[in-house]
Amino acid sequence: MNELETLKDKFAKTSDKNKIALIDEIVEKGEENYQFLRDFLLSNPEEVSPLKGKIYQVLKHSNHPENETFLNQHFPQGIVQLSSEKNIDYSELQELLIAKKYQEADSLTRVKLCELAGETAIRRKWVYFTEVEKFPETDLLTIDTLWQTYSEGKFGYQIQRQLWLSLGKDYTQLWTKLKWKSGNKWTKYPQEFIWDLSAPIGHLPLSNQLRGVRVMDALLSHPAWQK
Ligand code: UYC
Repeated sequence: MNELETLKDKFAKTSDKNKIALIDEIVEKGEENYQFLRDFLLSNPEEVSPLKGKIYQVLKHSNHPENETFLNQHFPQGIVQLSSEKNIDYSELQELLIAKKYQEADSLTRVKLCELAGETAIRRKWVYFTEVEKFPETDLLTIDTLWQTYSEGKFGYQIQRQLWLSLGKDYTQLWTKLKWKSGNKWTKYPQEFIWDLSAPIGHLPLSNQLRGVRVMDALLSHPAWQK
């Protein structure tokens, strides 16, 4: 086996997490390997994953005409299907996350939550926990899938929920884990938050705690995640 075949063999046999780490290496072996990544994106069309999200980002930012043609033909907006029960358009959120513009995506996510809650929340610019409880599962799953898919599985509400459950629903410990607090000092918005993939798992998206924990609690307890 040549070096590339060895690499592809390793890729086939390892976990998705390790596969993600191998993508850049595969690309470095030569442009002909883009074909391998394009084929991978077409496999199991029903399935989206952080691995496919990473491959999409690499192809998208490759400045390679064949990749551009391929993506325009098969996935013009991205790989996540933007389902909404409220006719909300998530395409800009998908664009920002593909481009790893996590800070803008974080702000836009809060705007989308307000849109989900309706006119009064849009004017208020933040949501009540009673509104969050009524969010459709479809829309929360779309938002969460977007975050997860384009962050190598690092960001999103379900990741935050898993951490929260593993800590026995203890918010004090969760803030520390997410780096939303160090010692007894709150992390300052926006300058002290980390807006790239060097952040701790679950760091984004943010939920402001100025008005208490109930919005975050309603998000993490939502029936959307019970499936
Ligand atoms: N901010 O400290 N936050 C704001 C966070 C707190 C405060 C926005 C997160 C603690 C004020 C976002 C943390 C606190 C404003 C976040 C955090 C505090 C503001 C954008 C760690 C003081 C401006 C807008 C838990 C001790 C006034 C929004 C305002 C904004 C996020 C102060 C996303 C995760 C308790 C004064 N902070 N926030 O509200 O109302 O969505 O916007 O959490």
